[in-house]
Amino acid sequence: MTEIKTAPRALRRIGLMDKAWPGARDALLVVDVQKDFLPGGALAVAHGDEVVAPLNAAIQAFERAGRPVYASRDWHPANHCSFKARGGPWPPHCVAGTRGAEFADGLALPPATVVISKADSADTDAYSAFGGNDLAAQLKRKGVRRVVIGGLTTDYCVVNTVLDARAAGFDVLVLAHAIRAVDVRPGDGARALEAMRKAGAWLEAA
Ligand code: VGL
Ligand code: ZN
Repeated sequence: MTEIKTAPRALRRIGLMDKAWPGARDALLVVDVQKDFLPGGALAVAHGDEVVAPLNAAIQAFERAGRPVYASRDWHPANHCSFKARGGPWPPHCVAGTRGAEFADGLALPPATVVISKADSADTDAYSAFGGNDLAAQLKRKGVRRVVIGGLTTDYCVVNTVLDARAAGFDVLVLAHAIRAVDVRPGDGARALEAMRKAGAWLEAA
């Protein structure tokens, strides 16, 4: 018996993965690429700015293929429960309407991008782009089968979004070169990758 295991890297090398996205039933979901998560921001992620270029390449490919692009954003009120002043783990970040909540300069979102604002009420947090909205139903109505995901942060909003997408029945391709971790505890990013893989997500290496 011959078992053939083809890793994403190998698929990419032989050209299959490139052809594979964007597929006719794919949507792109850009997670929380906001100024506060970039170097210099209120909740800066090391090398967070490096996701912009690979995401722009994906955005352009989806746009050219006429496939939909979604972008989530953390959109907190100033008294959000995840902030330290309220006993939460984080410094104030991504307060709705402030500069820090803006999408990264240089992130080339198409005009038709569907923006998903999340965690926008004081007393609930939502790490997942699928949290507290009907995104899954919206995607299904459009016939989307697979969600291609990249952005920030690997160990919070990306992993929770990926797990929710899997739970909702979508195939998931994570653009692993276009995500970065907070790594509050060393290894959190690596553990998040493992959790995504275990949940059946495909991870595309650079
Ligand atoms: C996030 C920490 C706090 C994220 C949001 O977008 O991953 N991380 N709020
Ligand atoms: Zn947040």
